[in-house]
Amino acid sequence: MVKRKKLTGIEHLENNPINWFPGHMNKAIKDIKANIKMVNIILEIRDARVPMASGNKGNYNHAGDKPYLIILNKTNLADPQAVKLWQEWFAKENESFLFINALDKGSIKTIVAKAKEILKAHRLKSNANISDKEDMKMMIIGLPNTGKSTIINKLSNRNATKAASTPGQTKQKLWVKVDDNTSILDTPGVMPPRLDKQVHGMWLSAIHAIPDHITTPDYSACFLVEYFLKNKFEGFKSFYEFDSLDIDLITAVNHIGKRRGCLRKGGDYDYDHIYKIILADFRSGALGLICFELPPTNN
Ligand SMILES: Nc1nc2c(ncn2[C@@H]2O[C@H](COP(=O)(O)OP(=O)(O)OP(=O)(O)O)[C@@H](O)[C@H]2O)c(=O)[nH]1
Ligand SMILES: [Mg+2]
Repeated sequence: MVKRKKLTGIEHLENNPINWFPGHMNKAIKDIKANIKMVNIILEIRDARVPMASGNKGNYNHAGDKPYLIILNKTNLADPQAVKLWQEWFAKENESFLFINALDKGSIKTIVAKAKEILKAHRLKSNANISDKEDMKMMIIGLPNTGKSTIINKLSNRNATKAASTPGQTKQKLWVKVDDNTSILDTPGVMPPRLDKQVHGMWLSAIHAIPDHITTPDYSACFLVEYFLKNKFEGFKSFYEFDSLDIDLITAVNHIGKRRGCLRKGGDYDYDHIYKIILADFRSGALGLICFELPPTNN
């Protein structure tokens, strides 16, 4: 049997909500808000696989007319067709945005150029004589593990701040110089205090913005397998060499276990191992390019 804690799908979660917001993040949010007035522009980093639910702009609304750039990172893991729809949607919403892949140099170069363009337009509104050489102080914010520190290291061409594959790497703010006129403030990743829907928490767990111990790897992995079965996800089918996706969760998980050598002596499956493999394969992009959400269509 697949080891699951009597869960019957996302409906169960909607009725038994998980607390996605660890209390210690309140302090980080306060700190970010206190620093907003010291910077010229905010760069909010999101994950291109969850363009809306990985956002947190509403939480910093009190910044008023502070220049704000939404950067959707990890585009190399996102479904290009969905990205195109989101680009059109963000443009229609008059948001300043960039879709990037922080592991690609060309992508990184666009950030400072775009931030300068937004800032210049903003400054021109109040002072037409502003100089191009004006200093620029940026602050990077966003959910855990969205790539904030990686972007800063690429921008500054050195390992100025710690970046790694599990959420919660950056523990405190850190100023990093990008060039003579530009500096950027790294901040710890924070969750929105509330999620609109419990399923958003599952998406954020899948992309590893939420640590695995919150949902547990078995629930996150089973959520993904159910998602792929339901959506007949081609990358999942071909990577694990399924003949068909018209199967149930247990059959699918056992198939993956067999293919990946997760059978114990005596023929039992090592489910903990299978769940870790599924999560790692998904997060590496091996199961294909994905976008969990599409733009709202009713406006
Ligand atoms: N595939 C892919 N991986 C990326 C990209 N950008 C960052 N990463 C990886 O994402 C992981 C998290 O990166 P970090 O820069 O530490 O993320 P962070 O937002 O600073 O995380 P916290 O400090 O924990 O909030 C690392 O393993 C990076 O290599 C990207 O564009 N594509
Ligand atoms: Mg970081």
